[in-house]
Amino acid sequence: MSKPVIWITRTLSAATLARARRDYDVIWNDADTPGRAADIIAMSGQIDGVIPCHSEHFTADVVAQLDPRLKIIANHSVGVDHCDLPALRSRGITVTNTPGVLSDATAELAMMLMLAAARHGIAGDSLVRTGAWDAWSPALLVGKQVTGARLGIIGMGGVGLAMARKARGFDMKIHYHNRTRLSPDMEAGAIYHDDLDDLLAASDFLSLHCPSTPQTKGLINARRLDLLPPGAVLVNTARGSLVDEDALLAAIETGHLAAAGLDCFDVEPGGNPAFAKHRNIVMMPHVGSATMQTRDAMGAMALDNLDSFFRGETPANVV
Ligand code: 8YV
Repeated sequence: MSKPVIWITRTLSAATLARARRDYDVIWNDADTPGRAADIIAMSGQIDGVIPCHSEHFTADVVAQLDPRLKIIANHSVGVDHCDLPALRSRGITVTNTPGVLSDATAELAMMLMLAAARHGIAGDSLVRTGAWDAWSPALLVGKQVTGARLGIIGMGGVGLAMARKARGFDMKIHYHNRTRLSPDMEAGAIYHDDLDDLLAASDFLSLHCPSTPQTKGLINARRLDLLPPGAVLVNTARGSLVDEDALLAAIETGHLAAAGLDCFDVEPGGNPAFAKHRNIVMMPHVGSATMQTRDAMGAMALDNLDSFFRGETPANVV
C-alpha cells in the first residue's frame, strides 16, 4: 500500500525529518520559507496531511479553497491561532497541536527574559561589549530583585505551571488568573485571582501564558498596565496580540513599567522597531520552544498525531 503524502512546511529537527521520511512520502520545503496562502492552497491537492508551524496561516479564505484531499493539519505548535478552527471543522479537516512538550523550554525563556529585564541585561551587555565600561559605581545598573517578589501569571496551562515551578526556585510568590481555578494540588500555594484586574494589582512581575483568541486580543491594554504596581516588569512569551504595543511603549516611556521581556510581537517576523531604542525592553525572535530536546519532542508528537489519524484512530491532541 502506498504511504500517505505529507507536507513539512519548515525545517523541523533532523530526528523528525528522518522519522517522517521513514513512514510517509514527504514533501519538505527545504528552503524553510513560510508557506503563503497560495502555496497552501496549491499544495493541498497533492497531500493527505501537513505538519505546519505557526507561520502557515489557515484562514477562512484559505480553508475554503483547500482541496478535499487534505485531511489533517498536525501542527508543530501548541498555539493554533493561525488556524481558523470553525472553518476547518466545517470542512471536516482534523487539527492537532503539541501541548505539554514545550512548556519547560518556553518557561525557561520567560525566566531568561524576566531576569534580563529585571537586571538590565541588555544595557549591561552592551556596556561591556562596546568597551564603554570605564567606571564602576554602586549605583551602576541597579535593578529589581525577583526574590520575594510577586509573580502574576495569566494562564495556568502547561507553560504557566512550568513558569510557576521555576519561579518558586527563585523564591517568588506566585499569583495567577485562569479561566478556572486549579485544584489545591496543582496550585501548590499559588494565590488565585478570579478577577484579572485584582491579579494585576498584585503583580510585581507579570508573565503571559494564555492563548491568543478574539477574547484575549489586546488583553494587556493601557488601563490594565496602569493597574500594575509602579516599576512592574512585563514578560510575554505567548502571543504578540495579547498586548497593546502602543500602550506598552507609553508605559515604558513614563517609567510606570520598569522593563519588559518579549518573545512575541504583533508583527512577526520583524517585531516592533519602536521598542529598539529602549534597552529595558529585552527582545527575542519567537524562540520560546527552540531547544533541541523540545524541537524533537514537538516533531515526535506531531508525527504521533498523524500516525494515529492514518491508522484510523482519533489522534491524542485533537483541538
Ligand atoms: C513554536 C509556538 O516555535 O507552539 C507554539 O505555539 O509559538 C512556538 O513554540 C512554533 O509554533 C514552532 O512551530
